[in-house]
Amino acid sequence: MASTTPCYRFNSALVRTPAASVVNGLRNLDAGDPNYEHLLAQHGAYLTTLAAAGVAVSVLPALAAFPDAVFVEDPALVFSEGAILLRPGASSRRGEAAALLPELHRRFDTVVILPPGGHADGGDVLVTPDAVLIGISARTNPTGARALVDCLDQLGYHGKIVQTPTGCLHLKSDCALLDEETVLVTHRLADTGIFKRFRRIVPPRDEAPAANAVRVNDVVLVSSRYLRTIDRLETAGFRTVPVDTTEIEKIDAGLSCMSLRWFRN
Ligand code: CIR
Repeated sequence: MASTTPCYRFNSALVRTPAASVVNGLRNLDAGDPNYEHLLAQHGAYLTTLAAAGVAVSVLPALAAFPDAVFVEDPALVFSEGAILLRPGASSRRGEAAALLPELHRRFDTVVILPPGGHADGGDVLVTPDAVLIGISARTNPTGARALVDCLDQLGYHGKIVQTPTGCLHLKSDCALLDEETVLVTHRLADTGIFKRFRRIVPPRDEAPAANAVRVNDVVLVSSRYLRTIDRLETAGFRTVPVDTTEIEKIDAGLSCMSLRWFRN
């Protein structure tokens, strides 16, 4: 793998302010629209948490035409070595990539563009020390995943295609890398065996969305609703920072998807 920096070491992040249209964001089950003011406040608290973890956060303006554009992790991947512009799998999200491209060029010398033909969402990509896992899902198809392996290769990373279980929106809806040898992973994803070489911390079944967490430097950002998962993480020696996610969870999101994070040498 290209970088020798730990996969959870970051000093730079890109986020996007949620537009008022975020209340129309995509969702699988309708648990009611998020409340815009609450969501905005929770997003603000997330930014504060990232900054407190040691990350310089750059904030992009809201994109009213794209309700899900706050989930900036999906249209791109970023590494110390460069960025990859993706092709989101949901038709309502395709234009997010074009809006992000100039911002990537502004920050990275190398920007590789996923070729037309397939689709891939950043939420389906988990960077681990020995491979970048790419989950096939309803948003990332095999053509997109294979093209992404080639794009990763151009940046010096080894991509490995895996299958996400049915019902899982994105690979990272169900997992987070905690350190070089440990993952937080739901029962259903752990059962596929893709993390068998890792030590696995599994949230209780009724706290499965807690797996959409993110390790940033010395802390794990985890949804504040899931107290037993927080306890399991703390007991295993991880320092957690609980973050309120009630509003974004209504549109199927968690903590990794609201930022693009990288380490700038
Ligand atoms: C969507 O369905 O695309 C958004 N409502 C949620 C995207 C969450 N992104 C992610 O988990 N990486």
